[in-house]
Amino acid sequence: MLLRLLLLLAPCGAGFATKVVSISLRGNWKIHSGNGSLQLPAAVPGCVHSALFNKRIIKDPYYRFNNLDYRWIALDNWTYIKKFKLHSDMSTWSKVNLVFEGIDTVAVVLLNSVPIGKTDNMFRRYSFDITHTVKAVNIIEVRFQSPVVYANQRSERHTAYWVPPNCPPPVQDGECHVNFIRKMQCSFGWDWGPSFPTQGIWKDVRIEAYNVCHLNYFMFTPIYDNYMKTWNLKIESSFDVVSSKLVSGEAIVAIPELNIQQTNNIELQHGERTVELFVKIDKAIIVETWWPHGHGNQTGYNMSVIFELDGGLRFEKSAKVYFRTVELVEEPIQNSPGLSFYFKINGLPIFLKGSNWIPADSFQDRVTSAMLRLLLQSVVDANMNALRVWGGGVYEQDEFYELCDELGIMIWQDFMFACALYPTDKDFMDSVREEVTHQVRRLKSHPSIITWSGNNENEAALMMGWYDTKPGYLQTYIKDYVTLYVKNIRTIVLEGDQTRPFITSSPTNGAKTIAEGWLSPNPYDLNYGDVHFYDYVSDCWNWRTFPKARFVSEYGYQSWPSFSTLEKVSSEEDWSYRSSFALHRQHLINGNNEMLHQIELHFKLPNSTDQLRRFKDTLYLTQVMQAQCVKTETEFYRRSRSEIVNGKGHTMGALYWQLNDIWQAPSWSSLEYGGKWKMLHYFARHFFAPLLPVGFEDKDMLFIYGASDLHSDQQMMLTVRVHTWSSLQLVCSESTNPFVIKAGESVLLYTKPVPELLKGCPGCTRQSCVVSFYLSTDGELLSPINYHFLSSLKNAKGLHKANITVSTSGLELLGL
Ligand code: BMA
Repeated sequence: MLLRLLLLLAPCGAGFATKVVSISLRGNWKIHSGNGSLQLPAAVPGCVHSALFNKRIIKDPYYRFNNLDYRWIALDNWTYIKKFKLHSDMSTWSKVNLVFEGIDTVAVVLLNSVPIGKTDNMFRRYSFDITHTVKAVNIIEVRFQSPVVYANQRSERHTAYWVPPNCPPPVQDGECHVNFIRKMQCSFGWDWGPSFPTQGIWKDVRIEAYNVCHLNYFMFTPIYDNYMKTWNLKIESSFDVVSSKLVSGEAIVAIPELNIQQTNNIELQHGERTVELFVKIDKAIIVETWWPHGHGNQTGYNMSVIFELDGGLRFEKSAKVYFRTVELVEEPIQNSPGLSFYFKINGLPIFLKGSNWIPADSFQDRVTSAMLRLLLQSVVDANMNALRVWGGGVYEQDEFYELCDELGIMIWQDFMFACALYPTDKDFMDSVREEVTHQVRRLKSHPSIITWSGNNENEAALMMGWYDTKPGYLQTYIKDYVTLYVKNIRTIVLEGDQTRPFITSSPTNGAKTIAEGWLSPNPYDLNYGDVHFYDYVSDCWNWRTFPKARFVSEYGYQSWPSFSTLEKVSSEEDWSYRSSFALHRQHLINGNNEMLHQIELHFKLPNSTDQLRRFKDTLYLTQVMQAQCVKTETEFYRRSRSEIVNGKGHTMGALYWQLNDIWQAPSWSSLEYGGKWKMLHYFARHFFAPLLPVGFEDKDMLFIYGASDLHSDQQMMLTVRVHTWSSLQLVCSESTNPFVIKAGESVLLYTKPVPELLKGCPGCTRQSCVVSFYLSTDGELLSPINYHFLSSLKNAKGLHKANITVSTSGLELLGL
């Protein structure tokens, strides 16, 4: 195959030689298994599983029990090979690099049979110097080692002390020692996902050749000068300079809409050099800030930066620049011990409403732009403004963050460490340092990212004794923890980016955790930082179940996906709640029973004699239960925004677990694999509405709160109505006098003993009637119509069997 050189940067003056070329090596490669028995073409970017699937050597990996049958793929050592010709004389270049944006994961890379480098971290960019190895005709080989075998070997070699956990619980059908490999942690199995430890070249790969210098990273961060009340922009460009002579020239920054046209003289010395440019934006020019969804526009400004260097070398970069500030506020609260924990964007306190993001597929090459758009559009369509990119997945692709910038989705970005202790051997740490440096450089220009966070639940795992480690080793583990997340990750992050906060873990006690030496005895302290909360046993209709915390970054309940989604990966014999398939897809021990338990508290369990009907009804009820549970819990957090009760409250964030699914199985998600909305997602659109009335009972007293995320005070009235279940006819109704809910506040609007309310509604009992309520002004609805059940629905009287037929068209195009 003859590859044409892609002329990236043409010389600007006649007579100059080309100074930089980029040659793509994407596309068709060949792969073979360890002993050569399987040889097939493979696409790059991609992975072995996808190649085998495309060649029909394996069936859909998600079908039925295939994850068990296809374990062998990850246990084998695969090799990727590409032969290619270059039609220019490569020896004329001062430097030629082979650049991998991502290799998954452990491999030796050979060019023309010469080993040129090793890889062990799927989150790094690797650049190998091939100046003296590259020829006119080339062969690249990437020899992978099984990630499962590698992780086991690394763990065995770590003899000084145990670094737990060993293996996921058997119910997850996973692989062991994932904490010893820098790879998507959930790819060895999770409580909502299968184990598919992939191998492959999962991102772009190319050859870069240059003579003078090369631009490796282009980064920019807006900085607000509080004293001068002006915006500045810091632009950093990281070059690899190969010329031994000083390279000089000009950098021209243009942001036409902000009247910026600035020329700086620059000089580059040999080596890795970062050019820093500061752009001061004139006070007289109005800069529109970037706002989270629901709080304003996501205004961005087109910027171009041109470097014109000696010898006619020219680099041009263009990007969209957004201006916003972010601050994590931890300060004393009146009548409450501890500290607040909330984010201010552009100086305004914002309640974070949203969910947790997990990888959209086990096979990252299947995550298309269309899929990202569908999922992220669903986020804003459900009135969310934030997502947490959870630490057991991947640092998402550029497009994910670009979409979040565009849509106004704030990102809490974890580093990819989850639910484990980690080793701190030198080579592990070296690799992590490269990973963090790269990811911060790659991602920091995105306004959507509002905080970095070191890991998922690892402080809790260590301090709450999840792994039964010997007490004598606690200090060793603490030392490792501080080495990894504080001395290394935090230090690197703060060196590279001071424009957003860094939190060591989720959950943590924030400032208190720091004061206690980076680990608190109880990271779930309700008076500090964020908490995760799960309880599948207590009644989820009872708000007393939930913690009145400062910020709840995980909480949730499981449900099953809809039948139409499951049908695609199952066969008839699987279609019952007790089938081995239903058990196989459930990766939470006792998860299926816990769902039934929670359903039974308030609903009648399906009892149709038709097995398929009963299965479908059960799937449906798991979704109803989940939606109602997460609604009750989220509403509790939203109404706790402005109050302190018994020292607790000021809740400023509710991110439920989890937004999306990695495959078709029961999980905590509100979006099914493929993007279909579960009932919870429709509910989320209501319970995350900017203005929401929240109803609940305390000892027979009905309370209704109003929660506002608006920027201004709003006049309105509350209407409370009571309907019969039998006809849904209005039996009685009352409206309050007009009142004002202040911007960003949650206040009590209404109280009435339920018996008194029902007394005014002839014929109504707790069982035969239901309450609804809404906020309005001048007859215009300002909130969703919310409701409050006066009894369990299994005791409701008068409910008719619903007779609803739905017909859809066009959805097939979206794969729904
Ligand atoms: C938390 C998460 C995930 C997990 C979820 C549900 O621990 O961080 O690890 O999937 O709860 O169990």
